[in-house]
Amino acid sequence: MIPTITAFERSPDGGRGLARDMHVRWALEEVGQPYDVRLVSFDAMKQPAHVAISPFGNIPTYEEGDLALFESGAIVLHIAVRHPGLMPEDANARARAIAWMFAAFSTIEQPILDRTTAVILERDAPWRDQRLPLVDDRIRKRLAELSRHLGDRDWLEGAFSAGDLVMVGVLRRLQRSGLLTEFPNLAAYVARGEARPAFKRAFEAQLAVAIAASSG
Ligand code: GTB
Repeated sequence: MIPTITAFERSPDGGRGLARDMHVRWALEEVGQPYDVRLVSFDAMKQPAHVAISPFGNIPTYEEGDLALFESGAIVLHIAVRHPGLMPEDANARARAIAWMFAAFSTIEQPILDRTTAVILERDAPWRDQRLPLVDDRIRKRLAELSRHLGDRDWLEGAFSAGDLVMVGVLRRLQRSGLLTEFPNLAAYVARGEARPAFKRAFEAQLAVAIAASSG
């Protein structure tokens, strides 16, 4: 059965692959699972039909037969446990890969989201100029810890896994901040992720939506 995911009809990132359907598209491409996409507007996301499958009125969602899932992390995990390619065979290694997914979405992404809030939502706030360096230092601390763990390895734990997919997806949000370049092994890690054929296919697919939206 071909699953259907939802994505922005008009992504605010203009096709840079930063919206979270990118994690899901990338995971589906990695495991070779074809998928359909239903594009939704900001208004449609808040309507009962969408909220019935996405309680917080967000994208992405994932529908497959009787299953309707929300939360990009849960969707990537669902894909990874049902298809070969994104989870190690060994049970302990699987647990570690899942730990890296949680680390990406909580430990690493939380200060990155604080930065987005400071840069975009609080850009006119009187405290913005004091807050941003504090947030950046919290991000640097996490990046330094992650950089130390990664060292000169290609991926976080052995072969590429769903943990790397989500971690690279989260780190990509920093690309315009300049913070990633302070950690060359992390910048190279992100570049390795982006060089994967599955990433490129997913990126092109979401970019095509953005191009169509801007010309329509
Ligand atoms: N925890 C949820 C998940 O991981 O699935 C969060 C889902 C979420 O925040 N979805 C966002 C959304 O639907 C889109 S991805 N927002 C609409 C709304 O809340 O009304 C977040 C996102 C949006 C835009 C950019 N960007 O422009 O760069 C990047 C990421």
